[in-house]
Amino acid sequence: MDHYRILGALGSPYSMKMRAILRYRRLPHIWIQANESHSAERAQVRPAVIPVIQYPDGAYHVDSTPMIYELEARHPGQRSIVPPDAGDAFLAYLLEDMADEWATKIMFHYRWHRPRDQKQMSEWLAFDRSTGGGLADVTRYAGFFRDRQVGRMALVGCTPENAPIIEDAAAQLAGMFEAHVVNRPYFFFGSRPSMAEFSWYGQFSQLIVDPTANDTLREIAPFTVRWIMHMDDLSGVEGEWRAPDEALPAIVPQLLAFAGEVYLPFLEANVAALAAGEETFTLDILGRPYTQGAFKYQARCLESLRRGYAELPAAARTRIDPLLQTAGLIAPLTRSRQRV
Ligand SMILES: N[C@@H](CCC(=O)N[C@@H](CS)C(=O)NCC(=O)O)C(=O)O
Repeated sequence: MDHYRILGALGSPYSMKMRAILRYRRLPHIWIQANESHSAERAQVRPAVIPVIQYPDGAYHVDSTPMIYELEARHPGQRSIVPPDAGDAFLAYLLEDMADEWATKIMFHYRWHRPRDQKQMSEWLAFDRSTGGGLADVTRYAGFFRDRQVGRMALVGCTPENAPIIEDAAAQLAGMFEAHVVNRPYFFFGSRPSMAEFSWYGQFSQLIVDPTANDTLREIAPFTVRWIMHMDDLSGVEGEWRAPDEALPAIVPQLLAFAGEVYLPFLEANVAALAAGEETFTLDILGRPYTQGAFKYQARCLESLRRGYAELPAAARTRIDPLLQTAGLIAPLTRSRQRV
Protein backbone atom coordinates (compact mmCIF):
# COMPACT_ATOMS: atom_id res chain seq x y z
CA MET A 1 0.00 0.00 0.00
CA ASP A 2 1.30 3.46 -0.80
CA HIS A 3 -1.11 5.44 1.32
CA TYR A 4 -2.60 5.83 4.78
CA ARG A 5 -6.17 4.66 5.41
CA ILE A 6 -8.12 6.72 7.95
CA LEU A 7 -11.01 4.80 9.49
CA GLY A 8 -12.81 7.75 11.00
CA ALA A 9 -16.03 9.70 11.21
CA LEU A 10 -17.19 13.22 10.47
CA GLY A 11 -18.57 13.39 14.00
CA SER A 12 -15.24 12.52 15.61
CA PRO A 13 -13.01 15.48 16.52
CA TYR A 14 -9.89 13.32 16.57
CA SER A 15 -10.69 11.94 13.12
CA MET A 16 -11.09 15.42 11.69
CA LYS A 17 -7.86 16.47 13.39
CA MET A 18 -5.89 13.62 11.82
CA ARG A 19 -7.42 14.09 8.37
CA ALA A 20 -6.50 17.78 8.43
CA ILE A 21 -2.95 16.87 9.44
CA LEU A 22 -2.51 14.31 6.66
CA ARG A 23 -3.90 16.85 4.19
CA TYR A 24 -1.60 19.62 5.36
CA ARG A 25 1.41 17.29 5.40
CA ARG A 26 0.54 16.03 1.90
CA LEU A 27 0.72 12.44 3.02
CA PRO A 28 -1.31 10.33 0.59
CA HIS A 29 -4.36 8.96 2.35
CA ILE A 30 -7.92 7.88 1.92
CA TRP A 31 -10.83 8.70 4.21
CA ILE A 32 -13.18 5.91 5.17
CA GLN A 33 -16.29 6.43 7.24
CA ALA A 34 -16.05 3.65 9.83
CA ASN A 35 -19.05 1.33 10.22
CA GLU A 36 -19.95 -2.19 11.28
CA SER A 37 -17.96 -3.67 8.40
CA HIS A 38 -14.69 -2.41 9.91
CA SER A 39 -15.03 -4.11 13.29
CA ALA A 40 -12.40 -6.76 12.52
CA GLU A 41 -9.91 -4.13 11.36
CA ARG A 42 -10.61 -1.90 14.33
CA ALA A 43 -10.17 -4.83 16.70
CA GLN A 44 -6.52 -5.05 15.61
CA VAL A 45 -5.67 -2.17 17.89
CA ARG A 46 -6.65 -0.89 21.34
CA PRO A 47 -8.18 1.25 22.82
CA ALA A 48 -11.38 0.91 20.81
CA VAL A 49 -11.57 4.50 19.60
CA ILE A 50 -11.50 6.29 16.28
CA PRO A 51 -9.73 7.25 14.23
CA VAL A 52 -7.85 4.06 13.53
CA ILE A 53 -5.21 4.68 10.89
CA GLN A 54 -3.67 1.91 8.81
CA TYR A 55 -0.17 2.92 7.80
CA PRO A 56 1.25 2.06 4.38
CA ASP A 57 3.11 -0.91 5.92
CA GLY A 58 -0.26 -2.41 6.87
CA ALA A 59 -0.06 -1.86 10.65
CA TYR A 60 -3.01 -0.31 12.50
CA HIS A 61 -2.59 2.59 14.95
CA VAL A 62 -4.78 4.66 17.29
CA ASP A 63 -4.49 7.72 19.53
CA SER A 64 -3.91 10.97 17.72
CA THR A 65 -1.04 12.43 19.72
CA PRO A 66 1.30 9.41 19.47
CA MET A 67 0.32 9.11 15.80
CA ILE A 68 1.34 12.74 15.24
CA TYR A 69 4.83 12.00 16.59
CA GLU A 70 5.07 8.72 14.65
CA LEU A 71 4.23 10.55 11.44
CA GLU A 72 6.93 13.10 12.26
CA ALA A 73 9.47 10.28 12.63
CA ARG A 74 8.28 8.58 9.43
CA HIS A 75 8.32 11.72 7.28
CA PRO A 76 10.99 14.00 8.69
CA GLY A 77 11.29 17.38 7.07
CA GLN A 78 8.05 17.01 5.15
CA ARG A 79 5.80 19.82 6.27
CA SER A 80 6.34 19.02 9.95
CA ILE A 81 3.78 20.27 12.47
CA VAL A 82 6.23 20.31 15.41
CA PRO A 83 8.07 23.64 15.65
CA PRO A 84 11.85 23.12 15.34
CA ASP A 85 12.49 25.33 18.38
CA ALA A 86 12.26 23.08 21.46
CA GLY A 87 10.52 25.79 23.50
CA ASP A 88 7.84 26.36 20.87
CA ALA A 89 7.51 22.59 20.42
CA PHE A 90 6.71 22.27 24.12
CA LEU A 91 4.16 25.10 23.98
CA ALA A 92 2.54 23.49 20.94
CA TYR A 93 2.36 20.18 22.78
CA LEU A 94 0.79 21.78 25.86
CA LEU A 95 -1.82 23.64 23.80
CA GLU A 96 -2.51 20.50 21.78
CA ASP A 97 -2.98 18.47 24.92
CA MET A 98 -5.36 21.04 26.44
CA ALA A 99 -7.61 20.92 23.36
CA ASP A 100 -7.66 17.11 23.28
CA GLU A 101 -8.22 16.65 26.98
CA TRP A 102 -10.13 19.68 28.17
CA ALA A 103 -11.71 21.50 25.22
CA THR A 104 -13.29 18.18 24.29
CA LYS A 105 -15.64 18.76 27.23
CA ILE A 106 -17.07 21.71 25.32
CA MET A 107 -17.71 19.48 22.32
CA PHE A 108 -19.26 16.74 24.43
CA HIS A 109 -21.38 19.17 26.45
CA TYR A 110 -22.87 20.96 23.46
CA ARG A 111 -23.54 17.68 21.66
CA TRP A 112 -25.33 15.85 24.44
CA HIS A 113 -26.73 18.44 26.88
CA ARG A 114 -29.87 19.67 25.08
CA PRO A 115 -32.55 17.47 23.48
CA ARG A 116 -32.26 19.42 20.22
CA ASP A 117 -28.58 18.54 19.86
CA GLN A 118 -28.97 15.01 21.21
CA LYS A 119 -31.58 14.27 18.56
CA GLN A 120 -29.87 15.85 15.57
CA MET A 121 -26.42 14.51 16.32
CA SER A 122 -27.37 10.99 17.38
CA GLU A 123 -29.34 10.68 14.14
CA TRP A 124 -26.57 12.10 11.97
CA LEU A 125 -23.91 9.92 13.59
CA ALA A 126 -26.18 6.89 13.12
CA PHE A 127 -26.75 7.89 9.49
CA ASP A 128 -22.99 8.21 8.95
CA ARG A 129 -22.32 4.63 10.01
CA SER A 130 -25.46 3.11 8.52
CA THR A 131 -25.03 0.19 6.14
CA GLY A 132 -28.69 -0.05 5.20
CA GLY A 133 -31.95 -0.95 6.87
CA GLY A 134 -33.60 2.36 6.18
CA LEU A 135 -34.75 5.03 8.55
CA ALA A 136 -35.82 2.43 11.11
CA ASP A 137 -32.27 1.23 11.46
CA VAL A 138 -30.87 4.77 11.69
CA THR A 139 -33.40 5.66 14.38
CA ARG A 140 -32.76 2.49 16.35
CA TYR A 141 -29.00 3.02 16.44
CA ALA A 142 -29.44 6.73 17.15
CA GLY A 143 -31.48 5.89 20.25
CA PHE A 144 -28.93 3.41 21.49
CA PHE A 145 -26.02 5.78 20.86
CA ARG A 146 -27.75 8.80 22.40
CA ASP A 147 -28.50 6.87 25.60
CA ARG A 148 -24.93 5.62 25.81
CA GLN A 149 -23.35 9.04 25.29
CA VAL A 150 -25.74 10.88 27.58
CA GLY A 151 -25.01 8.20 30.18
CA ARG A 152 -21.33 9.04 30.00
CA MET A 153 -21.69 12.76 30.58
CA ALA A 154 -21.20 12.78 34.33
CA LEU A 155 -18.05 10.72 33.97
CA VAL A 156 -16.36 13.43 31.91
CA GLY A 157 -17.74 16.38 33.84
CA CYS A 158 -20.50 17.36 31.42
CA THR A 159 -23.20 17.62 34.10
CA PRO A 160 -26.03 20.17 34.30
CA GLU A 161 -24.20 21.71 37.30
CA ASN A 162 -21.04 22.21 35.25
CA ALA A 163 -22.89 23.39 32.14
CA PRO A 164 -22.61 27.15 32.85
CA ILE A 165 -18.87 26.76 33.55
CA ILE A 166 -18.28 24.90 30.30
CA GLU A 167 -20.30 27.41 28.30
CA ASP A 168 -18.43 30.31 29.92
CA ALA A 169 -15.15 28.65 29.06
CA ALA A 170 -16.32 28.13 25.47
CA ALA A 171 -17.21 31.82 25.16
CA GLN A 172 -13.89 32.87 26.65
CA LEU A 173 -11.92 30.65 24.27
CA ALA A 174 -14.02 31.69 21.28
CA GLY A 175 -13.23 35.31 22.14
CA MET A 176 -9.50 34.59 22.02
CA PHE A 177 -9.77 32.92 18.61
CA GLU A 178 -12.05 35.63 17.23
CA ALA A 179 -9.52 38.36 18.00
CA HIS A 180 -6.71 36.20 16.60
CA VAL A 181 -8.04 34.83 13.32
CA VAL A 182 -8.67 38.23 11.73
CA ASN A 183 -4.89 38.68 11.62
CA ARG A 184 -2.46 37.03 9.24
CA PRO A 185 -0.78 34.72 9.77
CA TYR A 186 -3.57 33.17 11.80
CA PHE A 187 -1.45 30.34 13.17
CA PHE A 188 0.34 30.24 16.54
CA PHE A 189 4.06 29.85 15.80
CA GLY A 190 4.55 31.52 12.44
CA SER A 191 2.88 31.35 9.05
CA ARG A 192 2.44 27.55 9.16
CA PRO A 193 0.28 25.44 11.43
CA SER A 194 1.52 23.37 14.38
CA MET A 195 -0.03 20.34 16.06
CA ALA A 196 -1.77 22.73 18.48
CA GLU A 197 -3.97 24.41 15.87
CA PHE A 198 -4.97 21.00 14.46
CA SER A 199 -6.07 19.81 17.86
CA TRP A 200 -8.23 22.89 18.44
CA TYR A 201 -9.53 22.48 14.91
CA GLY A 202 -10.60 18.91 15.71
CA GLN A 203 -12.73 19.96 18.67
CA PHE A 204 -14.06 23.09 16.96
CA SER A 205 -14.88 21.15 13.78
CA GLN A 206 -17.80 19.69 15.71
CA LEU A 207 -18.98 22.98 17.18
CA ILE A 208 -19.75 24.33 13.73
CA VAL A 209 -21.96 21.34 12.96
CA ASP A 210 -23.89 20.68 16.18
CA PRO A 211 -26.99 22.95 16.16
CA THR A 212 -26.71 24.91 19.43
CA ALA A 213 -22.92 25.26 19.35
CA ASN A 214 -23.10 26.35 15.72
CA ASP A 215 -25.76 29.00 16.44
CA THR A 216 -23.77 30.25 19.41
CA LEU A 217 -20.43 30.42 17.64
CA ARG A 218 -21.82 32.16 14.55
CA GLU A 219 -23.26 34.75 16.88
CA ILE A 220 -20.25 35.37 19.10
CA ALA A 221 -17.30 34.34 16.90
CA PRO A 222 -18.29 34.29 13.22
CA PHE A 223 -14.75 34.52 11.85
CA THR A 224 -13.63 31.69 14.09
CA VAL A 225 -16.33 29.60 12.42
CA ARG A 226 -14.83 30.47 9.05
CA TRP A 227 -11.27 29.82 10.30
CA ILE A 228 -12.34 26.34 11.32
CA MET A 229 -13.42 25.77 7.72
CA HIS A 230 -10.01 27.00 6.50
CA MET A 231 -8.22 24.61 8.85
CA ASP A 232 -9.91 21.61 7.28
CA ASP A 233 -7.64 21.67 4.24
CA LEU A 234 -4.33 23.51 4.49
CA SER A 235 -2.64 21.46 1.78
CA GLY A 236 -1.84 24.65 -0.14
CA VAL A 237 -0.26 26.56 2.74
CA GLU A 238 3.45 27.28 2.33
CA GLY A 239 4.63 28.98 5.51
CA GLU A 240 7.57 29.51 7.81
CA TRP A 241 8.08 29.00 11.52
CA ARG A 242 8.53 32.24 13.44
CA ALA A 243 12.02 33.64 13.83
CA PRO A 244 13.40 33.47 17.40
CA ASP A 245 13.02 37.24 17.83
CA GLU A 246 9.52 37.38 16.36
CA ALA A 247 6.76 37.93 18.93
CA LEU A 248 4.14 35.27 19.54
CA PRO A 249 0.57 36.30 18.73
CA ALA A 250 -1.54 37.24 21.78
CA ILE A 251 -3.58 34.07 21.57
CA VAL A 252 -0.61 31.99 22.74
CA PRO A 253 -0.19 33.73 26.12
CA GLN A 254 -3.98 33.87 26.41
CA LEU A 255 -4.35 30.12 25.92
CA LEU A 256 -1.44 29.54 28.29
CA ALA A 257 -3.21 31.68 30.90
CA PHE A 258 -6.27 29.49 30.43
CA ALA A 259 -4.05 26.44 30.95
CA GLY A 260 -2.70 27.99 34.16
CA GLU A 261 -6.14 28.92 35.41
CA VAL A 262 -8.12 25.88 34.33
CA TYR A 263 -6.30 22.99 32.69
CA LEU A 264 -3.33 22.41 34.98
CA PRO A 265 -5.37 22.90 38.19
CA PHE A 266 -7.83 20.40 36.71
CA LEU A 267 -5.06 17.87 36.00
CA GLU A 268 -3.57 18.33 39.45
CA ALA A 269 -6.95 17.94 41.20
CA ASN A 270 -7.47 14.74 39.20
CA VAL A 271 -4.12 13.28 40.28
CA ALA A 272 -4.71 14.26 43.91
CA ALA A 273 -8.06 12.45 43.83
CA LEU A 274 -6.51 9.33 42.32
CA ALA A 275 -3.73 9.39 44.91
CA ALA A 276 -6.32 9.65 47.69
CA GLY A 277 -8.40 6.86 46.16
CA GLU A 278 -11.33 9.20 45.59
CA GLU A 279 -13.72 8.63 42.73
CA THR A 280 -14.59 12.25 42.07
CA PHE A 281 -12.94 15.59 42.59
CA THR A 282 -14.01 19.20 42.84
CA LEU A 283 -12.09 22.36 42.07
CA ASP A 284 -12.86 25.96 41.36
CA ILE A 285 -13.07 26.74 37.65
CA LEU A 286 -13.79 30.28 36.47
CA GLY A 287 -15.15 31.14 39.89
CA ARG A 288 -17.47 28.19 40.35
CA PRO A 289 -17.13 24.70 41.82
CA TYR A 290 -16.62 22.08 39.13
CA THR A 291 -16.97 18.35 39.90
CA GLN A 292 -16.17 15.26 37.82
CA GLY A 293 -14.90 11.67 38.00
CA ALA A 294 -11.17 10.96 38.41
CA PHE A 295 -9.39 9.57 35.32
CA LYS A 296 -6.21 7.54 35.13
CA TYR A 297 -5.48 8.54 31.54
CA GLN A 298 -5.35 12.20 32.45
CA ALA A 299 -2.87 11.49 35.25
CA ARG A 300 -0.55 10.38 32.44
CA CYS A 301 -1.15 13.70 30.67
CA LEU A 302 0.17 15.60 33.67
CA GLU A 303 3.20 13.33 33.90
CA SER A 304 3.99 13.74 30.20
CA LEU A 305 3.70 17.50 30.41
CA ARG A 306 6.03 17.59 33.42
CA ARG A 307 8.49 15.27 31.70
CA GLY A 308 8.37 17.38 28.54
CA TYR A 309 9.14 20.49 30.53
CA ALA A 310 11.91 18.81 32.57
CA GLU A 311 13.60 17.53 29.42
CA LEU A 312 13.74 20.93 27.71
CA PRO A 313 17.25 22.14 26.89
CA ALA A 314 18.24 24.94 29.29
CA ALA A 315 18.25 27.60 26.55
CA ALA A 316 14.72 26.74 25.42
CA ARG A 317 13.50 26.76 29.00
CA THR A 318 15.01 30.18 29.62
CA ARG A 319 13.23 31.47 26.54
CA ILE A 320 9.74 30.22 27.43
CA ASP A 321 9.92 30.48 31.25
CA PRO A 322 8.74 34.11 31.39
CA LEU A 323 5.64 33.12 29.40
CA LEU A 324 4.99 30.11 31.60
CA GLN A 325 5.61 32.17 34.72
CA THR A 326 3.06 34.81 33.70
CA ALA A 327 0.55 32.06 32.99
CA GLY A 328 1.09 30.49 36.41
CA LEU A 329 2.39 27.31 34.82
CA ILE A 330 5.85 26.86 36.32
CA ALA A 331 4.60 25.56 39.67
CA PRO A 332 2.22 22.91 38.31
CA LEU A 333 4.80 21.81 35.74
CA THR A 334 7.53 21.36 38.32
CA ARG A 335 5.73 20.11 41.43
CA SER A 336 7.06 16.74 42.39
CA ARG A 337 5.11 13.72 41.27
CA GLN A 338 2.31 12.31 43.34
CA ARG A 339 1.92 8.55 43.30
CA VAL A 340 -1.26 7.30 41.73
N1 LIG B 1 -6.99 9.97 22.60
C1 LIG B 1 -7.69 9.53 21.41
C2 LIG B 1 -9.17 9.76 21.58
C3 LIG B 1 -9.99 9.25 20.45
C4 LIG B 1 -11.45 9.19 20.84
O1 LIG B 1 -11.81 9.40 22.00
N2 LIG B 1 -12.32 8.88 19.89
C5 LIG B 1 -13.73 8.82 20.18
C6 LIG B 1 -14.53 9.41 19.05
S1 LIG B 1 -13.98 11.05 18.69
C7 LIG B 1 -14.16 7.38 20.27
O2 LIG B 1 -13.86 6.59 19.38
N3 LIG B 1 -14.81 7.00 21.38
C8 LIG B 1 -15.14 5.64 21.63
C9 LIG B 1 -16.59 5.40 21.57
O3 LIG B 1 -17.34 6.34 21.34
O4 LIG B 1 -16.97 4.24 21.75
C10 LIG B 1 -7.15 10.28 20.22
O5 LIG B 1 -6.52 11.32 20.41
O6 LIG B 1 -7.28 9.80 19.09
